[in-house]
Amino acid sequence: MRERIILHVDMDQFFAAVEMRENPALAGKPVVVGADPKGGRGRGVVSTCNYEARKFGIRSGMPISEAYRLCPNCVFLPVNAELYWRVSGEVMEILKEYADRFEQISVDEAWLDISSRVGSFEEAEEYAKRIQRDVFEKTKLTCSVGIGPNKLIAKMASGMKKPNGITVVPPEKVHEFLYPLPIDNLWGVGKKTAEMFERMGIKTIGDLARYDAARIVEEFGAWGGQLKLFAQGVDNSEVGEEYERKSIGRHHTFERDTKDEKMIKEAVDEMCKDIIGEALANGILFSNITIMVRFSDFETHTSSRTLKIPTNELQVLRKNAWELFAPYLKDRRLIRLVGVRIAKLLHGKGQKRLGEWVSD
Ligand code: TTP
Ligand code: MG
Repeated sequence: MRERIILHVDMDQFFAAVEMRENPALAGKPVVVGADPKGGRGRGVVSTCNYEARKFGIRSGMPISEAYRLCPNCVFLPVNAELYWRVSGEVMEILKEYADRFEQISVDEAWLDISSRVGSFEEAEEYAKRIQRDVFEKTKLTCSVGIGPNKLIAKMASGMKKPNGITVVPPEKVHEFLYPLPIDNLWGVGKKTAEMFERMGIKTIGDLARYDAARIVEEFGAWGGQLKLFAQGVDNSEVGEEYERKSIGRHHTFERDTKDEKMIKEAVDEMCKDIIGEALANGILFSNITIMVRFSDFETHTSSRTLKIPTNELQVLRKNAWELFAPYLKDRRLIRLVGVRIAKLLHGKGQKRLGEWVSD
């Protein structure tokens, strides 16, 4: 395999940074962004907080009430998801220009394959500085960058020197970088898996890298084998690989052409459920919904809308799909076939928390 140079870009304190940019009076103050904050008395959870607030021990996922206990003087702001996704779009447009291949992973993260743009890892560091400057000039936001020979290493490196940092891990430094890190730092290792590993005496990534492969596969199945490869710093997946899937769709032909609204609604609901099942199973968010109607005379119509915020929620898909169908139900003709499709997909292994906050 050719040698690659991959960047992972992660915006610093993203939601909070956008809020601070929009309201300069927040500068220097601890800021918490979360669902339903009610000045600290709400029942939601923290989406993120700025670095000032992190000094008090506040973290993403913590109940607002706990954040308030840690820092009653923090400024508590509601989540303005529409704004963050708009800014995210602006940032991603800038980043794309710098890459041969590009893959957005979440609202504030992306991988860039820059292999053809630079000749070495030293040059890659300069290139990353240029990206940081350009992003800052255009958006007034800072980001941190990880540079590595693959997506895994780049992603694990980008968090090392936050904010506004660059961490370079060339191929010959991969083991030195990975092996001392605690096992739960490995991409793909959650809390439960980490506990199982620790019970086997695997405390660091290096411990896993050196562990007997057969025993790992015995305990964890194929996924264990994959994790062991990650522990060794191996990840051959391409940037943008997961973008190949452009849409997920279903259609349904009625046994007899129909105008029965209840029957049509049932078919639409069923398709929506199926589509969401597939999206959730693959960690996919979507922002475009298209429906299709074929009348008994085979005349076929499609109608589409794009959401402001990507989602994976069944309710949102159902409601929008049904609204798109509404005008066609008024037609005097019978309906032969209906279809629903989602597109403008966001893929990614790092996706789960996006789903979490979108459904807050
Ligand atoms: P992160 O990149 O994990 O966090 P961050 O950008 O706020 O801070 P850092 O400088 O450490 O990168 O997540 C990006 C955004 O995603 C974050 O600003 C808010 C949102 N988010 C949630 O809504 N819930 C969560 O649990 C997490 C981790 C993030
Ligand atoms: Mg971030």
